[in-house]
Amino acid sequence: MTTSQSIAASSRGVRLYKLVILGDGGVGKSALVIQFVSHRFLEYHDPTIEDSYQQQARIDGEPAKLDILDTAGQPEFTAMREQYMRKGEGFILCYSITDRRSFDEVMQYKKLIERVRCQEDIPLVIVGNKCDLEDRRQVRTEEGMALAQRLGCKFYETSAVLRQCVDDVFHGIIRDIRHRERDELMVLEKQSKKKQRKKQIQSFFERLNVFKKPSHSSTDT
Ligand SMILES: Nc1nc2c(ncn2[C@@H]2O[C@H](COP(=O)(O)OP(=O)(O)OP(=O)(O)O)[C@@H](O)[C@H]2O)c(=O)[nH]1
Ligand SMILES: [Mg+2]
Repeated sequence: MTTSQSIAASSRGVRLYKLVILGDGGVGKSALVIQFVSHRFLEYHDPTIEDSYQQQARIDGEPAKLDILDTAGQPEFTAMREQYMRKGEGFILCYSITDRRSFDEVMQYKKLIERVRCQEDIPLVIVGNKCDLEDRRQVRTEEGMALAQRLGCKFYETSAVLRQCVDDVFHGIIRDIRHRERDELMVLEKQSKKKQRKKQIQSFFERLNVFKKPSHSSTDT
């Protein structure tokens, strides 16, 4: 669904936001989504092929319908990757703070999204999950923050077990999409105002020409 289609859908009801959660296998993508949607912790790692979840939320007083695509991190299930990257409006790039390799992969996911979408500026958030496992930490908080700063996006450290910052992730990406849409609307409004003004000026000069015509024709004769 394109942004304009989603906005059109919102005029018929609650705006639908298509989100995609990406990241290496076992970093806790499914655990985060299930904690957000059902308020329970997924104890076991059952590698995802592809799952979709719907959730209504009120964010900053405005209702939203979230359509969250939970994707496969295991390489054997990643064939659909490019297809869902085309559909997403917002992306949650997830790593585990206990797994440096998963952190290094975040940049690869970002690059792949850019390549598939032929666009650089896409709403995304970076999430360092499993922050309850401090004694097994391999990625410092500052490293996550620095990467997010480089990519110009928000950053959260989460724990799906403790339900720490879980809502913030999903609300944060919706806020980002909304801000961008408001900015786009403002630009469109400015453009249409400019066009309107151009038309007004044009018609003003056209009227002037009408007034000029008789004097022109008198010199011709
Ligand atoms: N301690 C801790 N364990 C977690 C957390 N989040 C997930 N886990 C555990 O990590 C394992 C993998 O979690 P999943 O949510 O299945 O991981 P995934 O990223 O969806 O994995 P794939 O579907 O294979 O890509 C499970 O055993 C979870 O219980 C967390 O915040 N803290
Ligand atoms: Mg999963």
